[in-house]
Amino acid sequence: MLLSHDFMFKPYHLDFKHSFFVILLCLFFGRGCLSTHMAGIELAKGVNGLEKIILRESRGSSAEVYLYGGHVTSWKNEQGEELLFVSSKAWFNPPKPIRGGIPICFPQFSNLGPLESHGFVRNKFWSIDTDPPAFPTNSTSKAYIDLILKASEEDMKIWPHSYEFRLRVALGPGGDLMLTSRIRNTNSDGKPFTFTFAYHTYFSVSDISEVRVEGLETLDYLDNLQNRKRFTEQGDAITFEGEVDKIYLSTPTKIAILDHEKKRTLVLRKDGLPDAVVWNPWDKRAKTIPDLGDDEYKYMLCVEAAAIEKPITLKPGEEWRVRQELSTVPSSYCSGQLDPQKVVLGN
Ligand code: TA6
Repeated sequence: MLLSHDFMFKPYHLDFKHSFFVILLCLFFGRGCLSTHMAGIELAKGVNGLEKIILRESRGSSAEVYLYGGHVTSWKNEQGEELLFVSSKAWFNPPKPIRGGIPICFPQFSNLGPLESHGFVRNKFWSIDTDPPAFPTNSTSKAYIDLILKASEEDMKIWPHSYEFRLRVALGPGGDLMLTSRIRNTNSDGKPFTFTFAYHTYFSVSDISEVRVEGLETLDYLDNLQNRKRFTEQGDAITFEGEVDKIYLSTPTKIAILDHEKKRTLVLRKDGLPDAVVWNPWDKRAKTIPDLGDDEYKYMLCVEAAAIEKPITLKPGEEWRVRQELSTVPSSYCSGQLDPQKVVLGN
């Protein structure tokens, strides 16, 4: 019989289908199985007993995703170094959102609409998708998990639309972290819906004053600190000396975050997400954020792949699909010489 101790606890190298099947068994047969170890994927208890999925790649990189929020809270490289920032004061206490990692903003970015800030899916319990559609672009990923969120009656009171939000979180063979979102309008009343969206990624940096962002120079942006007035970025790469909260428009598909102290460049590649938000609260504003340590702004930088300026409209039956891929390379190139292909290939 499949549900034997041998099957459940031996460190078999399971392919994803088998791993997934084991997870299903775990879900069906109780919480005692939740910490079962398997090659590539593990279902475990996180902070405050919230369920999380741990993805591991054979060379040592890993990622963690909470079912609460469909929220990635950890992404580590082969050396076990954490690449995402999570606040030491993060609540992990539903219905409050988790401060750090990769919150998903949907169906509203920030306060650009009537809903709560950044929408509500980051405050919902997602499920493991038992019937994920084919994801051809991620077929090389060994470790991945598919999550799904559907509109509840409660959601429909605040946003009267039926949707299916499918999220795949995948760890590539080189430790790259890929998030693919598929949002479908499942309204049966024939009505379209409109939304804005962001992967609100908090990167971990060694010192914000020493960080440089390349790929956004000379672009237009809306400044959230000045009533979203439109400006054009001047000069070379972006550096940080105070609070920043900008929505860059029509951005390239690749953005690099150079961390001098770590001698590491974080590369964000995106597909279908034209905008990019850059946020750091700096000291004064950080003190007003209860779930962020006073000095923690120094160690975080949000660079967020987004669709904000031109909201997305989906008719019933239509699906919107977007993707974000994060990777790292050693910092060995200079400002103004950003060649994303070289950055990604590391040569
Ligand atoms: O993405 C930047 C931003 O919208 C900022 O304006 C800032 O408020 C931040 O997100 C955090 O929002 P939150 O609702 O998570 O506190």
